[in-house]
Amino acid sequence: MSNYFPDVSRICYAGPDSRDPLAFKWYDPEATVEGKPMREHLRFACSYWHTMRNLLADPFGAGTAQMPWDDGSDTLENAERRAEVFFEFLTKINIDFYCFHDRDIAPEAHSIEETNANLDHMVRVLGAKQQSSGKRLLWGTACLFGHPRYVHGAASAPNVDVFAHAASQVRRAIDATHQLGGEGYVFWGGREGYDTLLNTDMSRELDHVACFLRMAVEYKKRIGFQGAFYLEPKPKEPTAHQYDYDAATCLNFLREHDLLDEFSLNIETNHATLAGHSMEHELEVAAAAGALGSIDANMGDAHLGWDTDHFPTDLYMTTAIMRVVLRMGGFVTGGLNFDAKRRRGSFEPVDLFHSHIAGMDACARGLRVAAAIRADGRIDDLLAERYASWDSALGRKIANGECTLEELEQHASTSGEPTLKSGREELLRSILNNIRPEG
Ligand code: XLS
Ligand code: NI
Ligand code: NI
Repeated sequence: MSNYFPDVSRICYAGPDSRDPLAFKWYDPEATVEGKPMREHLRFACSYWHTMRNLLADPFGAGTAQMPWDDGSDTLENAERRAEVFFEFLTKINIDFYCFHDRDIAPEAHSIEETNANLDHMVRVLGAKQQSSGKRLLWGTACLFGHPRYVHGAASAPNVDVFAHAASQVRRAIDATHQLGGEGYVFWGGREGYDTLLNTDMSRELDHVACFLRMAVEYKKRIGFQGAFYLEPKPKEPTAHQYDYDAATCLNFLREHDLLDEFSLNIETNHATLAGHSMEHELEVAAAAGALGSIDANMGDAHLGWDTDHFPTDLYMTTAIMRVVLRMGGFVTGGLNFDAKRRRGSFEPVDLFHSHIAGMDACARGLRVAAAIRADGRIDDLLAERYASWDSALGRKIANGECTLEELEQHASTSGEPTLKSGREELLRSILNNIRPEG
């Protein structure tokens, strides 16, 4: 293995009392929670774009990230070196999966043929690295927002030639994902939205996006790609309004276009908050529809707008996330992908480790607390009790769709004024605060 991080060896679990900054305090990969190793619950993935390609620039200043291995060129040699560094990082940080955009791993050239050849080359390089390291691809995707040709969108572009370019790019990105044994493929509508309705035919654009996704499904079946297809909601940024606004909007879109059987959702924390929701809300909406596929684990900052992609370190939030994941029975093809970047001031290579350790430990601790909440039972019991009247003969009759308004009027007129009970919100919060992580 290469040695681009000479001062860091493989990160190990040292327990909550450890003061070693380069050790896990809560993430013990082989420790079991609810009978399953933590690594299988959490299925952590590292994003190629933030880890290898993010220079940490912001709208006011240039990149600060120190990347001594990267000469800044668009050559294949540089791309190969990045892959080398990335797999050393994955091995040392002890993360099993990764995710990429096509353009993160291989440079775009002047012709489609040359670009595709670059991609094929890097797929071979990454395939060999996966083989020797045992690392796996959680999902792949296509960058349909970086190149200037996508200025007005890709699948929703007003220009059919742009649509064709996007289609060709997605085809190749699905191929790459398939060849690397990817467990899923993400569609994030980078610029699928609009800035003003003065120049936008919304219903036409939405139909085109549906055609695009339908063709991708047909292609997937044709080549025998078994991985999951995910849609990733985001309300805005870069466009003023994106069509994939939130989980409910995406589900409605998929249902309307008869695509719900083919897709589930990849929910990102910072996108949830940009939409004015909590992450927990978005996860519940997706899970209720049986469509919670995967998670982009990050978070925003309450004082900032924009998709700041902080590493997820809020323990209440990671606990809420892992509670939903446990309740739905765990991930199948999905996982927790750190779609997260270090702050601009955290520019040393070792900060890549500190940031991932912070995120992994926060998710691991959240998992342990979530399991403890379930074992404790008080919160679930109070919830069940709150809906107990629905377990009556009348409740079941209504829920089964076998009741009429007339029957209910009859019931209401004989049962008297309902006896109401407190929602006990503060009690519930207090119970939550007093539950200790398991293990
Ligand atoms: C951007 C998105 C992006 C997707 C993959 O805001 O989160 O990173 O996850 O294209
Ligand atoms: Ni994302
Ligand atoms: Ni994002």
